[in-house]
Amino acid sequence: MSSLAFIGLGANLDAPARQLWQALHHLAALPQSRLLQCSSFYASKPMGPQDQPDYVNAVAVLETGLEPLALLDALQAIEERQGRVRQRRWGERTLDLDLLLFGDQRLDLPRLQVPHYGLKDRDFVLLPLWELAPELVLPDGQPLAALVPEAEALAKVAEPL
Ligand code: ROI
Repeated sequence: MSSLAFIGLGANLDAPARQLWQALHHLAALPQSRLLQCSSFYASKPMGPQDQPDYVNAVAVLETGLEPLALLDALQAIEERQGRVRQRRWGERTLDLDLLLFGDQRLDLPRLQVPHYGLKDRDFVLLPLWELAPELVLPDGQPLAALVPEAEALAKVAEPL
């Protein structure tokens, strides 16, 4: 049985847009999985310390037969492969891959919380997610459209697919 997994991508070091492109290639090559779509790439101001470069963010949707923890392992392996550097808490990084949603599952495991704990508070997650799935209803029954900020849209930096 396969599930739809939404994955948040973020980077602000070492040519961030290129990091996202590379990550998409790695996601497309995952076993038992098909990369269905990726949002535009969005430029966003850092959440956390402000003395770090702006981020490039996107959301991808993967159809996968992997279990959530196997997918998490695969995402962490991609982060490692791209030489993930994390210098300080909430600081700059070469690549972040967050498992945002896994079908309509709710998971609260030591290693994995789904939906992602920051999903509802982060414009740089909500906007690209909304671009991909404007009709999405979160596992708690809340429509995504009710959460998306109307006023301050993020600037798109590239069309990835
Ligand atoms: N800020 C932005 N704008 N985008 C991110 O992807 C991002 N990722 C993070 C923290 C440090 C919280 N800030 C971010 O992990």
